[in-house]
Amino acid sequence: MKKKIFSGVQPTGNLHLGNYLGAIKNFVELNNDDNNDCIFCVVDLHAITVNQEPSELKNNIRETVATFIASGINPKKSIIFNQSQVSAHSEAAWIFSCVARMGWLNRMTQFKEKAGKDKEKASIGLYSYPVLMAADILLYDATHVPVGDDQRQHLELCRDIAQKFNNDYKVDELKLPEPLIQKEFSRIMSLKDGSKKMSKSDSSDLSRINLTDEKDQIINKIKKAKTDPLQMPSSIEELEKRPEAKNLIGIFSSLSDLTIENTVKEFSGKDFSKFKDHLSQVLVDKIIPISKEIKKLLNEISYIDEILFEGCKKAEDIASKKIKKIHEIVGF
Ligand code: AQP
Repeated sequence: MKKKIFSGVQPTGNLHLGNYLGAIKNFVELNNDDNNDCIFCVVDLHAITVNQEPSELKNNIRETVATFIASGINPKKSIIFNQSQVSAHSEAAWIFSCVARMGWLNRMTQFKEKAGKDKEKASIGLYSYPVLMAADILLYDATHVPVGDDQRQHLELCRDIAQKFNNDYKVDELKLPEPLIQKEFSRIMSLKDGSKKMSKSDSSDLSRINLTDEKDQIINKIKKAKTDPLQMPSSIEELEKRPEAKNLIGIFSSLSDLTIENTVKEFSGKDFSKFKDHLSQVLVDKIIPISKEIKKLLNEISYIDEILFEGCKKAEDIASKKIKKIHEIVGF
């Protein structure tokens, strides 16, 4: 049995190292394995849960596709499409919002973080975001969903919705997906605050390494990255009390395929400035080829649009059959 892989990325600009290490790097490995059928979705319906400038959104949709391809996803071996073009996503989201319970959504920590103190002013879409995410996944009978650690709770909600739908309607139609989350280092934190995740919407560009950054920007951001006044940690236990050091060590180890333990051993007791030079080098080696390729692909808009067009046709074919079955089960 082939694994069915589904995952999405919001086209909200500034795709960063967290998106790469938490999700896209994993997409590439899964896509390279012939035992997997992969679908990668640019989730533009999710993007408008917060304000988006329409012309920027259009560019960001293309830039997200360019990032997938520049990172190594093969469009011939996967379906790449944008969510808004397959109407079954919105339809299924409505049906599943009648299955999901308020109590379940009230527990979602991402809504609390993103809505901040003024919940009353957040969009209803931001609140029901995980229901749309469940629709995305369940329409394709995904068996595995590669995501960053921040999406773990949403995946659990997706499984709850699938289970309740099957129980309520006494069917076995919806498959319960498994999350695929990196074991060692699944959440990349802001370069300015080790307790906050690296995010596209952080107002400070110095908080993240963008996948379109130039060499000098990467070096400068690492130079300015927050650390503590001590020398480099000498044990794993120490990392728990030193979030900024933990984050930088985690980034280094993910990019250089070294374990955290070996990274700690290698730099134990050294100056942060020495370590930062090494970290900048591995980042430049990894990010600059991707950054160059993204810029090249963005000059080939018709190629990107063709990928989306072909991907939408394939996705539409799968999702329209599934929503038809769901309609029948519900009694429409
Ligand atoms: N900091 C992170 N560490 C690890 N993984 C991360 N992901 C995002 N940030 C990190 C993973 O990237 C995939 C795509 O994320 P998304 O764009 O759909 O939404 P997000 O999680 O809301 O990302 P951002 O950067 O925080 O975007 P904004 O600021 O627009 O809300 C997901 O698999 C996510 O887990």
